Amino acid sequence: MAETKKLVIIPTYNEKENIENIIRKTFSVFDTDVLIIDDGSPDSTAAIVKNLISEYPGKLFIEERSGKLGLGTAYIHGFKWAIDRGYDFLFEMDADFSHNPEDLQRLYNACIEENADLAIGSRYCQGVNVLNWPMSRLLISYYGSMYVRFILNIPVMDTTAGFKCYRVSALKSVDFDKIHHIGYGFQIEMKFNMYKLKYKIVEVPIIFKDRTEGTSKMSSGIFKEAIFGVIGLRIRSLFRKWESHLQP
Ligand SMILES: Nc1nc2c(ncn2[C@@H]2O[C@H](COP(=O)(O)OP(=O)(O)O)[C@@H](O)[C@H]2O)c(=O)[nH]1
Ligand SMILES: [Mg+2]
Repeated sequence: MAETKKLVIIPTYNEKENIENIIRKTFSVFDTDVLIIDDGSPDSTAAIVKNLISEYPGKLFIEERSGKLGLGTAYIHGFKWAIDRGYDFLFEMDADFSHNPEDLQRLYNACIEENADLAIGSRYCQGVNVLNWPMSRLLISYYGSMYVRFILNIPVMDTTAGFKCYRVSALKSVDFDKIHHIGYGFQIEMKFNMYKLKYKIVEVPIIFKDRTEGTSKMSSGIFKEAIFGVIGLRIRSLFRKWESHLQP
């Protein structure tokens, strides 16, 4: 059987404190290629990545965009890049070590062993596994996730999770031109699409740790986008025929 091609996509905006360590750690614990999508970080994150490319030839890649265009469009850019290059499994992971690269293997195993199309690294499927977040942020995230589950009626505990493994043959049939959210809303919208297209989703319990280096890029605007966006998502979904956009 041909070798399975895996790619970890890491979006970055001002991650100079984390980027080298996360790249090295990822390669040391998981057999994968890595693609960084950098949005013109003023702190020169991209230059650090470019210095490392000669150490990981044919395994480390960077795509640079002109400015901060949002997490959602960064991932879609990466998805298209990977689909064009024949990858079989794609991972989403943050640069800030909130997601532990050692869990990549567990997400991948869930896809293989349970024949899942999407494995979600979940904070809320076995109790609450979040370290170092202020209580206020944890409550917003936890109850936010519950609210999304209620409005969209999807069987996912951690609806805003951003640590995932997609089977590309399934991901391909999501119509990216119809994905409009850019922050947490993007994560919700992708899960909703996979569910509506009847793909198999599993949650793998992970421990999420708040970052210790650099600063969060999420804003209240991104939070509002998610809260109001899910209502629009639900309403539009009632009028939409859910099928792969690749089908004739
Ligand atoms: N390319 C790109 N990456 C982003 C953007 N916003 C956030 N990120 C990255 O997305 C990941 C998650 O962002 P983070 O600020 O840690 O969000 P939080 O964990 O929810 O506070 C990090 O790797 C960020 O550098 C963006 O607009 N463009
Ligand atoms: Mg973070």
